[in-house]
Amino acid sequence: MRIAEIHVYRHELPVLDGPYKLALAEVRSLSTTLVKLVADTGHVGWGETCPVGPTYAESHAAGAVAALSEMAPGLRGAEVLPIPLHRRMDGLLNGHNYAKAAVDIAAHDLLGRHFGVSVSDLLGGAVTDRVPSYYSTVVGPPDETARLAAEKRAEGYPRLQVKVGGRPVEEDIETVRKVWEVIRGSGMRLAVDGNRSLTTRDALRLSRECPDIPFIMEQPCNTIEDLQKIRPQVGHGIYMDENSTSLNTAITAAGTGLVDGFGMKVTRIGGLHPMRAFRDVCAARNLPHTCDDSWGGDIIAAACTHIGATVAPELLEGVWLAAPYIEGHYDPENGIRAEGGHIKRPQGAGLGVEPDESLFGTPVASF
Ligand code: 0XW
Ligand code: MG
Repeated sequence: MRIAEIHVYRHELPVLDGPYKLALAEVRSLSTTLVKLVADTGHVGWGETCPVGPTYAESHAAGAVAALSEMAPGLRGAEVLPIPLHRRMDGLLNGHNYAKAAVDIAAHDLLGRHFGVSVSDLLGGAVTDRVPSYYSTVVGPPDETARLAAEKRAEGYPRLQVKVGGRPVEEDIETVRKVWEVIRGSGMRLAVDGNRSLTTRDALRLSRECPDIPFIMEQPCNTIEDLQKIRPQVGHGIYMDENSTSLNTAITAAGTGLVDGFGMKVTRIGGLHPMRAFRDVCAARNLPHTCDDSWGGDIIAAACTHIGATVAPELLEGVWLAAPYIEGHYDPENGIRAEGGHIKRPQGAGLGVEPDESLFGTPVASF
C-alpha cells in the first residue's frame, strides 16, 4: 500500500476561557496542522501536530506547514509502513520531528483502517480501555490553583500538574503548599512543572522549601546542563519534558540516571513509531512517563490515548488532553474527552476518530 495523495490543512483552535498561560508562553488561539494521507487502495488516514504557540518549544505552526510542504512531493509513492516512511522522511528533511509526526500518525491511522485494527493494536496491544488522564493548571494565583486542585481531585483525576514560573519563586512555593493542603492524603499524584523557566537557584529553593511534599519537578530549568547541576542537590524526583527532543536525548537521560521520568510529547519525538521505542526504553529502566502532546484536537488526542493504553499501567503518568480548552470536537460522536479523570480508548479501526473534514476548509497544500 503506497501514498497516493497528501493534503495539508490548517485549522484555528481558539482557547476557551483563555489565555492559556505557561511561564514562557501565553496563548489565545492555536493554529493546528492536519495531514490527510490517501493510499492507492483508497484508504484514508489523518494526522495532526499543534505547537502551543511559538515559544513553548522549538516548533511553530507555520514551520509545520513548511516542513510538510518540503517533504510531501517526495512522500508520494512511499510505502505506508512506519520504518520505510521514517527513513524516507529523514532522507528528505533533517530534524523537524513535530512535522514528521503528523505523517507518522496519519500512516498509523491509515494502516489500522486497512487492517481493521486499532492503532493501539498496531503499537503492540492495549492493556486497558480506560486510560488515566491528568489535570494541568495554568500559572495562576495560589488560592485559585488550590481551588482547582480540590475540584479536579473530586472529579477523579489521579494526577495534578501545577504550572509554575515566570514570577517570584515565593509565589510558586505558596501555590505548591496550598495545593498540597487540599490534595494530601487523597492519593492524587503531584507534578510541579516549570516548563524550562526557573533558574537553578529558584529550582533549588522550590525543592528545599517543600521537603515534606512528594511532588516531582518537571522540566524546572531550560537546559540539560541545568538539570545535571541541580540533580545531586535536590530531594525531589526530576522529570524531563521539553529537553527530550528525540529518542537519542531520551535514551541518554534515561540511561545516565539524569531523570526519574518524562513528560513525553508524541509529536516532539517524531510520532507514534519513535514513541513506541521510547515506551519500551522507559519500561526497561522502570521509568514513568506521560503520553501526551502540547496541544491539538481529536486526532492528536486519539493518538496519545492509543499509545497511552499500551503502557504498563504502573508507569503511565497519564494522557493530557487540550479538549477542555477547545470548543466542540472534530468528531462529535467519537471525540476524545476525559470523564472522571479518565479517557475511554477509542474502539474503531485506526485512531477510531472520524473527523468532519468540512471543519478544515480547503487544504493549504495538496500533493
Ligand atoms: C500540560 N501540557 C501537556 C500542555 C502544554 O502544552 C504544556 C504541557 C506540559 O506538560 O508542559
Ligand atoms: Mg511539561
